[in-house]
Amino acid sequence: MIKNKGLILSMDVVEKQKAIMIAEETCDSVDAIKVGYPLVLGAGIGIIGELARYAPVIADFKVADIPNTNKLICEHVFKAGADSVISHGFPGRDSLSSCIETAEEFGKEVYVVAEMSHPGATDFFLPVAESIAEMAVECGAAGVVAPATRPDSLKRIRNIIGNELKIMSPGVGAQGGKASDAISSGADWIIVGRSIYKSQYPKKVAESIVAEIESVTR
Ligand code: 3DU
Repeated sequence: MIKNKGLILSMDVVEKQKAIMIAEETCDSVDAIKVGYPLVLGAGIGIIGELARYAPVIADFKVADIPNTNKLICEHVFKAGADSVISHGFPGRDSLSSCIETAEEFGKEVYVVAEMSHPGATDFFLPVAESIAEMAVECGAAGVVAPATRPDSLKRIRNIIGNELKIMSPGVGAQGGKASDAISSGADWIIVGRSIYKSQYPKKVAESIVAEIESVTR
């Protein structure tokens, strides 16, 4: 995925028309649109192809199964038109490798959740985040997902993965993280959902986030 604006829109609305309307409004300010279970269950898998007309689509299914099931999920997602898929790492190396091998067959990418952004991530995730980030490098992932809500974690994970892998970072806005902090701490992209799609003026909010990103990258 090409980094330009540094913003990924998380499209967690559940209606097709609303998703398309927001994509139309915001596509000039985003490098990709991330879709997950809420929108795909609400609007059907065809929404991936529809949104791909506006921006590359990241399928955030947090794939977390045995290798064969992961392969079947990824095949479906890429055939539907997604540019990349988000996978979990905790099911292990063989499961992650299956996602990556399938992505390679389609010329697509896999991003691995290294550490989640919500408070409950401290229950189980934090102690394994660094090992998952190492595994993402070893298995050939395109990048990892790491929390804007914990800039220190972002810095640690950036140190582990080096500069070749990318970091996409959720948790800005509704979850309390700040775009400029996340970018300054090593994120390539920030992922923003509710602050944009729940706003009365999604285009303006997206533009102001891009301006904030630019304030620390230029
Ligand atoms: O909090 P927001 O509304 O800006 O949405 C964040 C999106 O990123 C949402 O789709 C959520 O499922 C996803 N995400 C996280 O928030 C945290 C993670 O660790 C991974 C993905």
